[in-house]
Amino acid sequence: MSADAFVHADEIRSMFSSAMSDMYRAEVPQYGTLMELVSDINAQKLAGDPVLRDGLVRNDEMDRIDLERHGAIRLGTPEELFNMRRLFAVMGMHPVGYYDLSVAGVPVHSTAFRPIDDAALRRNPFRVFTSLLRLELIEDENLRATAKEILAKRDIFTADAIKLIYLTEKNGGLTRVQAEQFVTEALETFRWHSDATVSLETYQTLCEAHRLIADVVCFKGPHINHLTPRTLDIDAVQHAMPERGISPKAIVEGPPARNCPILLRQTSFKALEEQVYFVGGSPKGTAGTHTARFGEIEQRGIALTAEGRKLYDTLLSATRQAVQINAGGSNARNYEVELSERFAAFPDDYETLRVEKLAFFHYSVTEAGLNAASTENVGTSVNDLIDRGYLRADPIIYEDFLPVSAAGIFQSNLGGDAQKNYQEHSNQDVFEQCLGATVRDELILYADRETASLKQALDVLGIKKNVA
Ligand code: OOG
Ligand code: NI
Repeated sequence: MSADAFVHADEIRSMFSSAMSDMYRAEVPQYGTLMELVSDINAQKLAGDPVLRDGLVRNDEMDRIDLERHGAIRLGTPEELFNMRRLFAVMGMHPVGYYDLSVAGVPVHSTAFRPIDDAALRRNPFRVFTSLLRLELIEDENLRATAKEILAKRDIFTADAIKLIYLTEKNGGLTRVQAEQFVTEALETFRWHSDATVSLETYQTLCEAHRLIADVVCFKGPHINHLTPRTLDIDAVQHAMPERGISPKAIVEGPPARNCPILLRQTSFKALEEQVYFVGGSPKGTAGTHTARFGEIEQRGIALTAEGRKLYDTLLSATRQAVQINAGGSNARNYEVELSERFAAFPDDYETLRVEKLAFFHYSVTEAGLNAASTENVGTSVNDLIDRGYLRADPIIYEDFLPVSAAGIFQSNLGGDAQKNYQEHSNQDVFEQCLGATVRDELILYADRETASLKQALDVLGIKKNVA
């Protein structure tokens, strides 16, 4: 089989993300409402902000606005994580980053499966935040054993999905017919099942240990728990949600609104209470409810260097220490004010972010640069080339997640406000053993993309120089 006959992994990812979106829209009608709201606000924003529009056009981002979405799942066993890595690899999605959420009272650690190179990200940036339950954090030994036993009985992948993953690994790709079948089979893993695999009593006991544990352990598979469209104005969407009957969480997670958006801002609407049937009682089971699935929106900005990230983390934790968000969110306003005051210390123009090496940029040669390089020696000082308008630097968008924000999203959707304190912390080694691979370091990926773009831009100027 020649490689030409295979469907490109990027295309399989697009097929999958669009099938997933259709499935979720049918399962959670409020997601459809949210998508409409986001699309209305994006259109308004683009109409009123030509600079933003030009930037998006220049970076080839116009086409990906309506495509951009992430999802999240929670897995129960190392084997599930291992096979999930293989499943996502078929779609060109690889594990990037390690997130320890136990520090925030959520008994999981996570990674993001996402495309890595420029071309794949441009084609379709769909990614899935994937968490693995840390059973070792359940204190009660009996309960831990019960959870393990229940999880050992389930198989979250269809036999055909596993077969097609194996075929991809063996042959290097899938034919069109196989790719279509793969998408259908893979989708099954993420589907919602209203039949729980346990009795109401077991469910309640697990809920008491942590609601998240019950969500992972008591169902047939890792139902997709949210899908997230990208908005160009998250504050506008947050404010407009109630008008469309959607109830948002109290605060927007992440940095404050800025002229030059950094990293990632996120907000979500509260999880829905859904009818489920537990094992036992009547033949249909015992009726009950479970809250699992919600909607989220995100607004992405420039990726920060290690230095920039350190400044972000410092300012955020100072804000959170000064104003702690209570369960009702009645102090949300104070939090927002505090956040924007603290972040006044974070430079808010791209040139300063670049010169102070706080953020990552994609370099390219301008028309003027090309002309100049054909007649003169333009030199090699990057700052000088930028000042003279020969090189331009565009923001590299942050493609990853933020642990503090993720914890906030988890918490607001688990219902209740019981905070747990777990003793055991980060364990990237164990996570990677379960995964069967190491996770990529996101900072290295951004730095490589910046360096490659600069090298290419300087090469272009150099070549012109030689030709002249
Ligand atoms: C994942 C929460 C994290 C995000 O966007 O930070 C997340 C979950 O609730 O499973 O999706
Ligand atoms: Ni999310």
